[in-house]
Amino acid sequence: MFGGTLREINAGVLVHFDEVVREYPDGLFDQQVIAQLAFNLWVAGPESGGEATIWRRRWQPKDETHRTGYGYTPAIVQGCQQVSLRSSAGDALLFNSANLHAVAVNPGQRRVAFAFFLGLTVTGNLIFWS
Ligand SMILES: O=C(O)CCC(=O)C(=O)O
Repeated sequence: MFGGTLREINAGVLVHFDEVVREYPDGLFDQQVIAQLAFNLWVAGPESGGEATIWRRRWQPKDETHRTGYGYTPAIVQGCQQVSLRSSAGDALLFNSANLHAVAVNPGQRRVAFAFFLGLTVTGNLIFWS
């Protein structure tokens, strides 16, 4: 699979998760993935807005009643422990993308990152994809 994207997110991203084993239960690769991380390295970041927020909360089946488009309403993460950060050029973030996460709108400057997923497989290999 292709690995590595240069992505510009200025309009924000809904609360969602990225977990290949849940999205593709029959598998997507020739090896089973047991852990997944998302990597972002920013090449441009806004001075206000654009914060990434990650909640200490995984998807639960009942969350589907709060689905809106590709994500979920903020109500599902209400009261959950979280970490938020606004990133500047040169900052990098590696996080467990199975945790619910979102990105706030940044009305001013561009927010551009090099991004890919890292997966640990049952055979101990580290793979990456986008
Ligand atoms: O740009 C970010 O901070 C995270 C983007 C995102 O939501 C994702 O990679 O799924």
